[in-house]
Amino acid sequence: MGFKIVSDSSSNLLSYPNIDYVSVPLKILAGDKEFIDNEDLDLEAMLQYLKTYKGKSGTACPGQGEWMEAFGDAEQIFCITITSKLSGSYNAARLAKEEYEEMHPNRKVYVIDTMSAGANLKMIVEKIVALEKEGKSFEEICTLIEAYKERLELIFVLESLTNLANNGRVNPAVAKVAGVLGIRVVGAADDGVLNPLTKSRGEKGALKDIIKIVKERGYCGGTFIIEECMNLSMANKLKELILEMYPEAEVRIEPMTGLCSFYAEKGGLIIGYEIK
Ligand code: X90
Repeated sequence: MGFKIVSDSSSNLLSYPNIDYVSVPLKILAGDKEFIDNEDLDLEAMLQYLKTYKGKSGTACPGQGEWMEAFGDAEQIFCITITSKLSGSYNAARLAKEEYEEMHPNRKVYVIDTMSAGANLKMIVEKIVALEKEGKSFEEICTLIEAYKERLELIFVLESLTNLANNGRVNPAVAKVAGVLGIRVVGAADDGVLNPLTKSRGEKGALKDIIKIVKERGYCGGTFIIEECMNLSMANKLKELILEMYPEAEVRIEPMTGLCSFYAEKGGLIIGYEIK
């Protein structure tokens, strides 16, 4: 009997071949337009629309009912959410877990607050899959995932923090800095929130700062996932720099889906990696 894995779409992982996996979409709202972060979303069209749209835009997390639906009729479920410090997704998932377990006393849902976003959720999903393949039990996986979470870090590079600031997810003063032409903010997910670390000059400066930061924070050559929003060229440069230092590292470049693209904006990178 297999486990089911469900994650909200901040994971940038919409499907997982041959695994009982479901992505639960967040939504991007702009006026009377609603973009659902699923496989049908036309990302470029969304970004284009947002560029010209002058009104208020925001996002909405899945509710309890949407999580319940995703649980389906599985007996053992791993449920992975974006940081509870910035979204109601985790809270809704907890409520869904309580309702689900009450309705089905023999079923179990383990909800994981990643205190992060993007690549870190994806890395947890992949770890669960690997542990299941090793034959680990549900309880064993829960314990091992808690330990794995401690070894995950997330860095971001943003050219614009406008949508984060407009939605109260980052200090407007930090957003103002990033608004200056050529300045990129490099920061980390610390304690479940965005922690700005540097104001870097241009792409070159940002790349240099990222390398310094990931080394200082303990990266030494494991998995390194670069998620990009319309910025393959910078992602490729970063990949090269990492491989120069750690030729054995597993470096992957993957696109962001809707939710992360909305907040990271065009040019943004989210980087998830393992430390020892
Ligand atoms: O509930 C909702 O509407 C979703 C709100 C999400 C707000 C933050 C999303 C951040 C996405 C930006 C760079 C990575 C930041 C990591 C912070 C822990 C991506």
